[in-house]
Amino acid sequence: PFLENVVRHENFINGDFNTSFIDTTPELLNYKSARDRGNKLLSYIGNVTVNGFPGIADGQKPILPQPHKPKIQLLNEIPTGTKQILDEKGPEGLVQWIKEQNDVLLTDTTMRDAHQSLLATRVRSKDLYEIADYTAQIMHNFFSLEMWGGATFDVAYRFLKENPWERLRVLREKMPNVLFQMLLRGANAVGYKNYPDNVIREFIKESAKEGIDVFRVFDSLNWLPGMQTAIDAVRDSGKVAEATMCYTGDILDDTRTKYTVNYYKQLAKDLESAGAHIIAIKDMAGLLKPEAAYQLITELKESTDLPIHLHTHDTSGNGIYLYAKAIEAGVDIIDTAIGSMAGLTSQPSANSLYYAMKGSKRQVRADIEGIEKLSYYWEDIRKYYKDFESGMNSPHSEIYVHEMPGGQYSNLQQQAKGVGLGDRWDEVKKMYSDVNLLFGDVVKVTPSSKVVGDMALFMVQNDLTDENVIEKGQTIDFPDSVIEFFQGYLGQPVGGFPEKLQEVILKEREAITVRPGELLEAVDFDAVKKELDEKYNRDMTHQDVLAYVLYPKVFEQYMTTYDQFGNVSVLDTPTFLHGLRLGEEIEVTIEKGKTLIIKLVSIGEPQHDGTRVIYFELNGQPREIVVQDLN
Ligand code: 3PY
Ligand code: ZN
Repeated sequence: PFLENVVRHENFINGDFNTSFIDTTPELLNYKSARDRGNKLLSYIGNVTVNGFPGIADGQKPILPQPHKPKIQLLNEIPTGTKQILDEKGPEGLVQWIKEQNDVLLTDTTMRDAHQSLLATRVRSKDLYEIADYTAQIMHNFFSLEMWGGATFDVAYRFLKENPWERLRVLREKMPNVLFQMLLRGANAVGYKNYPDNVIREFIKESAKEGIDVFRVFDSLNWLPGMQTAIDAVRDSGKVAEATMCYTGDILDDTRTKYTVNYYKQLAKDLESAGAHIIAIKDMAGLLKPEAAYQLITELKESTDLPIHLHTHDTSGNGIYLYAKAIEAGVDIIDTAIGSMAGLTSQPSANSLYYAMKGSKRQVRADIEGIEKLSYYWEDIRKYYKDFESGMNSPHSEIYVHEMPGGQYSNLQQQAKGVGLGDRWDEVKKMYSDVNLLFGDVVKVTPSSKVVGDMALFMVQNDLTDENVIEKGQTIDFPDSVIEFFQGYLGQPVGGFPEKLQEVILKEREAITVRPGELLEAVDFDAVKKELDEKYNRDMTHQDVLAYVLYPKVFEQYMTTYDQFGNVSVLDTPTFLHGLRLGEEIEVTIEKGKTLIIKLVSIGEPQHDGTRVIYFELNGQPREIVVQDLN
């Protein structure tokens, strides 16, 4: 194995070595652990080959082409961008710079919201790393890249078996020129419930340290106290606080009196007083109509001097029209995705918007030829994840009725199937809008949208209606998420809770009206680290500790998988999701200069104990792995 390490080392192969090669290349001695890592990967591949991957349909591994990378020369020096402006001038200097631009600036969401909304957040780090340096070069004049936060944090640990902090670190190295942006759910951080204040502060501090520049901070009920701790922590880290209003309802509909233009104007002023550097309008479901966007932005521009950053989802198909109207009204920055990852529940296409705005007073600042090339890459990558597509093929105008956020649609559909309501999906969607009104017309975005979804499923299952729920509900136990919501553990909705319904849902339980964070005990990070160090018998990082504090069970499962299979993030995506075909051979780079060649030779018949022997070749040597056949 030692010699094998020598002859397979990149420098040896390239002839780039001398007599001190062995002394100066300590990884040559890693043969034990390399062997161990090899076995673990074989074990993973064997398992996926035999047992499949959750969410991937049974059947043959598809034969897909290598994703097309842009045919452009990568420059030795990446052009500077907004990151350098922030680093040199600080958040206030950056804000000043934004205000001086006449062009409309773009945030690219391809690496976060686009795949969260189209592919159930499943895009793996490896597929991002491969295109990162091209993206940095082509998108050097973008305002920011949204590439972290939202659901990507827990999905990385939960389903992809990889470390999201590592993703942030590597992307930061490869893309040093454009601002990195994340979505942060206020007091819920990147989770689904409120966390203690010191967890929010530590999480932001660590994310800022590792490379996040712009924090889009929102509260799922537009409740300012739910955002304040986060906004303060972002400011303390010297980063950009993009405080957010979630857009719901319809300002053009006079019958809906809760979320009016005046409501949003007041909220913008409150966000400014709370410390916002930029105001985001987060149209998470794509409800903002073009004329409404024009009126809202025109009015907001009168009530605040801060730049305005608009986010939408293109579910209705009206996204480009809406953006054009927003640009006319003076919006500063908008969110788009690369063409092949745009449209439908994702963001509108940067490529389309570029052409739509050509020749008008305010241009879209983008290297269109480069972006078209990036689009080819993503078109190929998207095929890897086709089993995670929602099945929505054309614009859905019914979004204006059910108001379901882009990222929730396919999730709730899965949840409905899971409880046997797959063929009653139309009823569930109708119920979703009934529940919204029953709850008093609430902002619906993670996690409040999940509560509305849980209640809608529950009502359809139990034959409850908005008319009989108060009467019938006296004897019914409601879902936990609904009870906790009515207890005030996600904060307070605009206009408070409907009292009668609250009584029926809570029964003898108490509700709070203070900020949940005031009641939650601070986490003792040293104690948690000690506990984890002992449990896993290694020196856990602060990032591990934070992940555990946010998602204890998910993190523990990730660690168990890691110990069993090692670092599976090095595998290519088709192999990660499908395993290998008989006779197929792949190369896996497990670290710089260290490549394994893995071939699946044959799969043995099932034994009486339900196991199978899988025969591989690893770097030409036969290896056998035993896996439990779970079929
Ligand atoms: C998230 O919180 O993950 C969202 O994308 C909400 O829109
Ligand atoms: Zn979104």
